[in-house]
Amino acid sequence: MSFVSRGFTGRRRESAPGRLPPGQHDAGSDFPVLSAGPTPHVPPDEWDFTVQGLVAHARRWSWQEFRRLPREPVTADIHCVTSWSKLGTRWEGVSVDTLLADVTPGGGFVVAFSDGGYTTNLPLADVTGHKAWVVDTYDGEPLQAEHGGPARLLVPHLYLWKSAKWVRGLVLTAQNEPGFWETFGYHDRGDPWLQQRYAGD
Ligand SMILES: Nc1nc2c(c(=O)[nH]1)N[C@H]1C(S)=C(S)[C@@H](COP(=O)(O)O)O[C@H]1N2
Ligand SMILES: [Mo]
Repeated sequence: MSFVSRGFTGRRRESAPGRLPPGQHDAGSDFPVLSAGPTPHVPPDEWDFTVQGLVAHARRWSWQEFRRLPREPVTADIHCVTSWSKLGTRWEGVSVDTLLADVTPGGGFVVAFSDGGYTTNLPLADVTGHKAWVVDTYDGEPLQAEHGGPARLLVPHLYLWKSAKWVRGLVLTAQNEPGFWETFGYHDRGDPWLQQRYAGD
């Protein structure tokens, strides 16, 4: 029998210092909204998700087709470059591995693009190997528009600006092509454990 009570381990998990990257604090139950522009509202019958660019086979899914793809639950700690982190967030969606399964990528980079014009760039290796998802569910509910609904990218091992809200697709590229915040001086990769906040970090 363990002398550590369930309540104690539960609290310990919540505040475990090992889960907060350097310079981050735990936002607790808050879930701040950070959007560079207005929240787009696209009707489901106008929504699609495409994989294009340097691929042997481009792909497109309507909303209904996307909803029928194999789904998985994701529990992850998320980290915003403005210094808040949120531990144990619960999502559900489609693994980017599933979306890229049949395209045969030709380049080593992706640009995620969103309704409203937001973009963010990532090495292909950061969105494959079970590290990134297109999620449409948060905490068991349809993802709210302000947090990126109907669907957003979720790349929890990188700063949250890489998790493009209102995402509509991925473009495979040969070269690294800086996205919205990266063009304004944020880091190309954004690893919170390495504090890659700004270009040059
Ligand atoms: N389309 C789009 N995606 C975006 C942003 C944005 O302005 N537009 N902001 C990014 C930033 S800087 C952060 S910290 C997170 C914030 O997600 P949240 O509003 O759900 O907390 O979304 C990221 N994805
Ligand atoms: Mo952010």
